[in-house]
Amino acid sequence: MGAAPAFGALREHMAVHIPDDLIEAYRKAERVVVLTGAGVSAESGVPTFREAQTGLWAQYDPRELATPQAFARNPRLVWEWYAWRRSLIQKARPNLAHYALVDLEQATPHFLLVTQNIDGFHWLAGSRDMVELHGNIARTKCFDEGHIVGWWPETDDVPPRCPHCGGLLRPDVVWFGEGIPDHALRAAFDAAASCDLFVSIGTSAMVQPAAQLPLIAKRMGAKVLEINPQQTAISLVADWALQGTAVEVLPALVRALGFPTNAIDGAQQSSTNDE
Ligand code: BV8
Repeated sequence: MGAAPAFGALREHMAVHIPDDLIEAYRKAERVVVLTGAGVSAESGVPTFREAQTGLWAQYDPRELATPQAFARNPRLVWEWYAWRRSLIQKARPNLAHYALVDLEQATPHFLLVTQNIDGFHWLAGSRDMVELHGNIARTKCFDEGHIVGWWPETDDVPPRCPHCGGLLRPDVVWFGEGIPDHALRAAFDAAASCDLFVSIGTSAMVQPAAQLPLIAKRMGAKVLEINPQQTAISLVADWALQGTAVEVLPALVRALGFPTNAIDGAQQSSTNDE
């Protein structure tokens, strides 16, 4: 995995067709919730969960490594897997989909971005009305006591030790079999239950409880838009299922709505400067 295809992901593709009734529904919506998954970061060069891991990690299934049992069994292996993923993320950058979501947030009266991603790219791109359902790979916490640890003494220990209690350190992400942080879960479910429009982007809708959110929104009367190159379980309940990548569709959606494109333009300007 080389450096992120930064320029490709910051150069808009030919515009895709945005249905008129979707534009009308978005403009009428007072409360919009967006759920993102690994597909939104795919065009930044960060592998999705379904893509095979590369190199050393090819023989592991992420769902076998992202569990407290795996960490208890082999803390060094799990710590090093996250260190490898962190290194990929540090070489990558947000793509136009992340910036288009910032422009949508700025133009929408009540907007909440709920992400399953742990790469921190939404915040980096400028999203602020957001919750990270599954935590953030850049944060570290004590396995025993659960508090966030921002600093620890450099030793040969892998994983390093908590400076407060000597317990093992781990990434501050939600593993399979662990509960979602209460505040994030409540915010996400309350918003999904009270929105007019729910947008599911780049998620296979397989992981619970995130996959419940579009169904709750639909049940409560919201319209549902899905953006994904593939069909998913959500495609069946969506009012619009736009088959395309996040970088193809989201900037086209912002422009079709006539919203300002400050974040998109800023990102493209900075990538032109980098060239
Ligand atoms: C919970 C952080 C209960 C870590 C992640 C047995 C025991 C316990 C629980 C369960 C169980 N069996 C099932 C469960 C529930 C379990 C679950 O859902 N399992 C799945 C496998 C069925 N869920 C949990 O365990 C959750 N907790 O249930 O708690 C509980 C309650 C109280 C107390 C104790 C327990 C916790 C789930 C969170 C797991 N952590 N991430 C890490 O990342 O290492 S989930 C992980 O999966 C990532 O967050 C990632 O987001 C997610 C995978 O989903 P997607 O984001 O959708 O990514 P994916 O690769 O699947 O799909 C990518 C999509 O993008 C595709 O559709 C593709 O077409 C599309 N795409 C590709 N390119 C693009 C694109 N789209 C747009 N543009 C592109 N360019």
